[in-house]
Amino acid sequence: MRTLTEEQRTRWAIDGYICLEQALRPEEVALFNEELDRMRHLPGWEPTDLPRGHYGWVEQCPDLDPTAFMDRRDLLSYHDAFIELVDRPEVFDLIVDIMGPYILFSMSQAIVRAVTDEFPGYTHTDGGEALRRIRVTETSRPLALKALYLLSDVSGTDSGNFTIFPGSHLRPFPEDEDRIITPHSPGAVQLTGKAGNCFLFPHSVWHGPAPNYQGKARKTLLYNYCQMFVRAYDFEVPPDVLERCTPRQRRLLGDLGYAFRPGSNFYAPLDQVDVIAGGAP
Ligand SMILES: O=C(O)CCC(=O)C(=O)O
Repeated sequence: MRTLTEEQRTRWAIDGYICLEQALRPEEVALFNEELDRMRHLPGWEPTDLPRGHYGWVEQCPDLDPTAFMDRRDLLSYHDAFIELVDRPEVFDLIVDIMGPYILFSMSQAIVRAVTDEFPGYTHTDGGEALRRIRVTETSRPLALKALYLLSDVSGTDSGNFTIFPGSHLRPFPEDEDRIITPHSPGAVQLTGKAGNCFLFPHSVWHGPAPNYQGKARKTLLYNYCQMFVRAYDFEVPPDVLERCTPRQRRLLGDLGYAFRPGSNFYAPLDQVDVIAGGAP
């Protein structure tokens, strides 16, 4: 399997993210863009008025304009390309190098950041309230990680940029009611890049979208991975999706090869390392 270069390893340790340029080919970017436009018209999980960041089931996206805001979860059933992306080697090998083999696929999400002057951006850590107070060291594997795929070119600032606070996974970060962290706070880096690029970052780094004032919606895919004991937090995988998966994809989706019982996900199945390396049938 591929491994990080020394430069990527250093950037990961110090900055808390790396950029993989052109991880998706142009025809894949086009396919995923079409799929995002298509799924607006289909039922799925979207933000509703439920509290605590929970998603509700909707019959279609409230706004069918392909450039309007959308935040759809649980993508794998919409197209086999979403399943294939779970362990695409060019990216997945590096995720295994960073996280080790005892991992699960924990969430999938498609976001469209519309042009609007009503959204000021949003800065946070992932994993809810917990992970912003758990800071692993430079040499530790992360508890959870996200792969963010740009499906639109992003240039300039305040273009809905994915924004990151490099190094914030390693230090206490000021947060109190008088000091809300925004995409314009000191230390924020609003990332730019081409459609097809992929950013890898741990859930514990402070990040989020910048406002988008610049005339073009930003489309994105987010694929999350976690250590096995952390558990997936997005979905139960429908049987028809599992049937379309390879053994490695099934394992990543929580199929341990036997029915769940107490103790599952604590110690991994004996063939875990082989399955994740792609070698087990
Ligand atoms: O890319 C985005 O718009 C949101 C990314 C983000 O904040 C997240 O994945 O938690």
